[in-house]
Amino acid sequence: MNIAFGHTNMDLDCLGSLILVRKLFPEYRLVRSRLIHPEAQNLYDFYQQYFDFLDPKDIETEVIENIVIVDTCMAERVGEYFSHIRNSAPDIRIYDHHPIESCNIQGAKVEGGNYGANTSFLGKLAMEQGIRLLPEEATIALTGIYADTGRLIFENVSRADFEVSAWLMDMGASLKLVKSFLETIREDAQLAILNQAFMVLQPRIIQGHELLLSYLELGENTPGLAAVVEKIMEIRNPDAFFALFAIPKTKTVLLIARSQKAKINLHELLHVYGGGGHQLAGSAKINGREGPEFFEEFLDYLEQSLTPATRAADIMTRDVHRVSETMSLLEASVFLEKADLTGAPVLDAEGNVSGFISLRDIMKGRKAGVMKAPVRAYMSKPAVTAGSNVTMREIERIFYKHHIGQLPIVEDRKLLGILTRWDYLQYRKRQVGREA
Ligand SMILES: [Mn+2]
Repeated sequence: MNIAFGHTNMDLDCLGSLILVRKLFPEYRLVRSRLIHPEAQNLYDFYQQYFDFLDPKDIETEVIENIVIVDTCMAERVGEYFSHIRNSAPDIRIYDHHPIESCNIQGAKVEGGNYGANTSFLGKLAMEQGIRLLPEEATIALTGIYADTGRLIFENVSRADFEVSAWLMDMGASLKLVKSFLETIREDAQLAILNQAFMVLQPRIIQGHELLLSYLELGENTPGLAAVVEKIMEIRNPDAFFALFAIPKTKTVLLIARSQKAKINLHELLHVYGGGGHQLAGSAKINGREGPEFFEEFLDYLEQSLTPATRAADIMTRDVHRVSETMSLLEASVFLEKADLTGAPVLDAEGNVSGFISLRDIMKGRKAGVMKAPVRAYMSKPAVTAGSNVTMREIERIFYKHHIGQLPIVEDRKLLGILTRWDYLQYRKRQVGREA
């Protein structure tokens, strides 16, 4: 017999991969995990018949010749299946989109690749072989891709994820159903906790980072807390969110965290608490601690361990083109054109920033036929400026509020540097990202 399975606690990408294994390896039977991730339960309930799963105990009496494993190459995540395999020396083949250096399944032939979702890995193979899918199968696969790629927007997304998604649309995938299967807040208990958490959110600025914290006591551990945390993260958009859920009955504290800044690395930060995860998503379970006391300790820990946020001084350009108040509009326009700029800060006789002159301001002078008029008469004043100590979040708000392209950075009205929208976007490009 030939079998195929994914990791324990099957999630949506795992199911998406498995539905394609059925097409790619029709002579293989799928084996299910005894655990289904809460995010995948709904899709699983609707579509079980399309997988035709065997139970692990069904394979105990079989001789297994070949195994295909998808979406993991970690022995500890497939132990539950192997514990049911007897009297067999199977050939093992793995398709996994995670970094494969850490593979520890003995004797397996491992195929890796750069895909946001493992489903895209197998989808690419299916496309190349001209395989056709039922609309239901296409919907299952597309849900897997959307789940693991944050709807095609996480850092790990590759061209293949888009290609395979387009192919699945051709095969009749329903985006309406995909959307409904991706809904993460389904239980009344989750909704109740979501409402309570909103009431106790504590915004804090630590080392210049705009953080959100919450502390809630629960009667018992509740499934789907991570989805609640992500929903709040999405709505409030802090640099990072640390949600603490204390369960007094068992003296445990669950810490679930999300970040959207490279400088707040949750993998490193939660390590001391025995936590796991990756850079931008992590969690830890702290045993034998009282909630309120741990919360205080955790705040101190954040103060001490976070590296300071990036500030204007860190990324501004120091060598700034500037214009003096007494220059004529004509001189200023020639100067800006030569420097290939759309505008520049204006300095008065004392060297203080007194305004900002843009090509648009100069255009008004040109229309009025007064190109000999001094810059002082046509510049925008006072200039919108910021101190060198402002954080990138504050700069983001300044750019959002004032429709300017350049922000002079000043100290006591003296020009220190300039920060453009382009600089800001380059900074953002280095931050945003997430991996499944
Ligand atoms: Mn995956």
